[in-house]
Amino acid sequence: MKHFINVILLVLALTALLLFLTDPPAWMPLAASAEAGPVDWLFGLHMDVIIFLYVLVNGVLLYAVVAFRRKPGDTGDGAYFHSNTRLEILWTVLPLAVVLYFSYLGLGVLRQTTAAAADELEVIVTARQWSWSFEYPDYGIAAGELNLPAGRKAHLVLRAEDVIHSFWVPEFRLKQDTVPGQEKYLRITPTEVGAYKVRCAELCGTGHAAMLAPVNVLPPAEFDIWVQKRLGTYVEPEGGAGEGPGEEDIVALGQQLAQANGCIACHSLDGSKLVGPSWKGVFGRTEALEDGSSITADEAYLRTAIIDPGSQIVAGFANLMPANYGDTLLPSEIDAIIAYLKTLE
Ligand code: HEC
Ligand SMILES: [Cu+2]
Repeated sequence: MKHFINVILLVLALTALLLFLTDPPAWMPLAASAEAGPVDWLFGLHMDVIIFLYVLVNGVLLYAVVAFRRKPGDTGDGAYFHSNTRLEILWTVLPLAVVLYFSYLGLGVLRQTTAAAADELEVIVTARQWSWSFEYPDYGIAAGELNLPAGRKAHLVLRAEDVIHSFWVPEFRLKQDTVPGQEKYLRITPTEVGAYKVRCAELCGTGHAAMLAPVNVLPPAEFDIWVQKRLGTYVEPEGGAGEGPGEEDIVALGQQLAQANGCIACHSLDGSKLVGPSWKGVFGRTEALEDGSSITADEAYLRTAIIDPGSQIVAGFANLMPANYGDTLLPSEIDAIIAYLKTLE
């Protein structure tokens, strides 16, 4: 009896200590979506139960090792026990009940996080080796970054062009595989204005780690301005027109776009050959093409190489470059990337 009370006290004390130390959990990133609430709640509940079970098993074990260790001079065997039916029924039924209860809670959270809303913003997300693109059918625009208005539920329609990828923005908590030939869905209601990143959570080839795209949660009014800019219908408010961007800004923008759109996954800057030719010294070099001809890489060539990569294949490379940059990048963005390419010597 004395041992029982000791063990119960030990387990309770250690559980309380660990629960205190892990609340709030320091390993979670910012919660930036409405769906993060129920997900974090369920995750926290799991953690609490796991902490208790961990302490129960290891606490009893540790206590037994210390309290029942062999006394000096004791060479006899331990006491012999046979099975204990009541205990066995208890430790089968209890965990079963806990697991069933957690499935019930999980179903509730699943229903909560997949529920549709009337004014959803539809975004078609396409994943490919190794980039993401986003289309907004309601507005007829496309982009290489995912911009969302804060407070409005987004209905993401996920597609894959080649292999399985996985859409994951840790701050939104939800994750969904994209599967070639199928459409998958995810509903996210961003709540925190800020800049995040989509990453691919399914190993999908050598460019997997670089398969990132910017996610911007904008105040609704800023989102509307962004849409109008993509559509080319934006009118600068009176007196608000500052100076246009300078040459340096354009190069910096081009570099940013090259990173954000996944170009860097296939093109190195140091002369090494990846999936595509290196960008080191690309401007002005004489390029041997697959059809045996050769061409000088001037601005017009670079533009065609970006918009219509299949039309001129560089010798020694396969036709693997995504063909939709002409849709997802604005003409001014392609200009910025070319300005950046010209600076790479
Ligand atoms: C999935 C890999 C991949 C991605 C991502 C990719 N490219 Fe390419 N790129 C290639 C391959 C392969 C080639 C060579 C075959 C060809 O010419 O189409 C190439 C060729 C090019 C060329 C011609 C290079 C030369 O030496 O003549 C340019 C310019 C270029 N890409 C720009 C871009 C830009 C800009 C982006 C991002 C907006 C991008 N690429 C993203 C694979 C990729
Ligand atoms: Cu991927």
